[in-house]
Amino acid sequence: MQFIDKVKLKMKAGNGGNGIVAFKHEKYNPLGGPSGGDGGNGGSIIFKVDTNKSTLLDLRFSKMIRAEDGENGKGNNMYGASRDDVIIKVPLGTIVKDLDTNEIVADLNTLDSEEVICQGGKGGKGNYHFKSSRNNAPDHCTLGTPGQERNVLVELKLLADVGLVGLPSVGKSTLLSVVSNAKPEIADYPFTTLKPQLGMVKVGDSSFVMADLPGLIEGASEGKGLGHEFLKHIERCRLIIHVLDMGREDPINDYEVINEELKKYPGNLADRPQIVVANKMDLDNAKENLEKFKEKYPDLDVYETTTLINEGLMPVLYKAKDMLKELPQFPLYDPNKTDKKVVYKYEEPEQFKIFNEGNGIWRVEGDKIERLFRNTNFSDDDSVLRFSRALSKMKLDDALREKGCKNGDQVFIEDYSFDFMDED
Ligand SMILES: Nc1nc2c(ncn2[C@@H]2O[C@H](COP(=O)(O)OP(=O)(O)OP(=O)(O)O)[C@@H](O)[C@H]2O)c(=O)[nH]1
Ligand SMILES: [Mg+2]
Repeated sequence: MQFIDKVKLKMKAGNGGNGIVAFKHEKYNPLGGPSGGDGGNGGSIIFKVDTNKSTLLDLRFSKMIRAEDGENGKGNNMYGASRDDVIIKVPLGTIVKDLDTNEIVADLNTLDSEEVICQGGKGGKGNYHFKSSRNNAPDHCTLGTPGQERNVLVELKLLADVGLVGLPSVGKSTLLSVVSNAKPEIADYPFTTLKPQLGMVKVGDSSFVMADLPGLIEGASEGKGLGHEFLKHIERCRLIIHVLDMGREDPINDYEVINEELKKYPGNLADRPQIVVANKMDLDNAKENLEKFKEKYPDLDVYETTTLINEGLMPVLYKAKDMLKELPQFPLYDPNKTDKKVVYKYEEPEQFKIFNEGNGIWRVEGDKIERLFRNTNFSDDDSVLRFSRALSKMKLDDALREKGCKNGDQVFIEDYSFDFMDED
C-alpha cells in the first residue's frame, strides 16, 4: 500500500438558516404578534484524531467535504433545525493548511486533538425577537451567516517520539523489531531500511512511538547515502537513540561521524537529547571497544545491548520513557519556514474597512457591516436604532475618527449615508 501523505480538498461548512418574518393568525386576533422563528445553525467540519488511522487514504477520494445548511426558521416561533457537524477522522500527525492564506489551520499532534476546520454559519433571528414596547409588529428578521469555506492541503507528518539513529547495519531495525510490534526488514547489508518504519513501544503503563530510520553515513549532509533525506522525519523526535555497533573497528569514530552529520542538518539535531546504545556486545572485540569508548566519554551513560537476542533493552526503554516525560512535544510545523502563525480557532472576519473618497466623503465596507445594513429596515425606528447601536459596538466611530473623519463629513455604507457627528 502506498503511503499517502498529502491531499488537497475543498471544504464548505453549512450556512446558517435564515430567521423569518411571520405573525400569529388566531381566530379572534388576526395580528397576534410576531412569530417568525430562528434559523438553525449550519454544520461545522471538524477533524479528530483517530489512532486506528495511519494514512490519509480515505480523504483522497473525497474532493469536496460539505456540512449541511441549517434550516430556515418557521412560523409559530419554531426554530429551524441545526445540522450535525461532519467529523472527519484523521491519523495522529495530520496538519491542515489553508491554501488561500497559507496558514496552518490545525496541527493535530496529540491523541485527543480535535479542531474545527470550517465553522458552520449561525442561524438568523426570527422577527419575534424584535418585538418591543414601541413596535409589537416588527417586520424584519436576520439572515443566517455563511458557513466557512476553505481550500486546504491536508498533510500527514510522520510522528515519532524516539528516533533510532546510527550507521548502516548497526542493528537499528533489529532493535525496533524486538521492542515493538513493527516488522522491519533486517539484513547484513547496508541500507536495508529505505523508508522510516514506526513501531509502538509499550513500557509499563505507558507507550511511545519509535522510528527506525535508514542508516546515516559520513557526508550525508552533502547528499551521500539515504540518511539525510530521511532525517527530516526525526525533526520532531524528542529523543534520539544513538545505536553503535561495538564490533566495528572504531566505534568512537562512528559515534563522532554521526553526531557531526546531526549537527550539519538544518535545525541542528545534535542538540536533541540522546541515549547511547552500545550494541552487538556479543561480538569478540566489543568489550574492549566499549572500555575505550568509556575512557573517551567518561560522563556518558552507555547502555550495553545485544539486540539480536533482546538483551539489555529494558533499561533503555525505561530511560526513554523517563526522559520523554520531561521533554516537550514539538509543534508539527516549522515556524521558521513559510508557514504563518498557527490559527487554531475560527476568527470572525474583519468587521469593516474604511475608504477615504476625498472631499469629506467616506465609504465603509465589510461583510458584517453590510449584512447588518441589509437586515435593517430603515423605515422602522427600532430597526435604525438597533443598527446604530451595533455600529457603535463595532467602534466604527472610533475607527473613522482615527482615519481622520471630521465632524460633518458624510459616511456611506452601501447606499445609506449619515453625517459624522463628533461631539468634541
Ligand atoms: N552479532 C550481532 N548481530 C546483530 C545484532 N543486532 C543486529 N545484528 C545483525 O546486524 C545486521 C544488521 O541489522 P539491521 O537491524 O538490519 O541493521 P540496521 O541498523 O537497521 O541497518 P540499515 O537498515 O541498513 O541501516 C543483521 O544481520 C542483524 O542480524 C547483535 O546484537 N549482535
Ligand atoms: Mg534497518
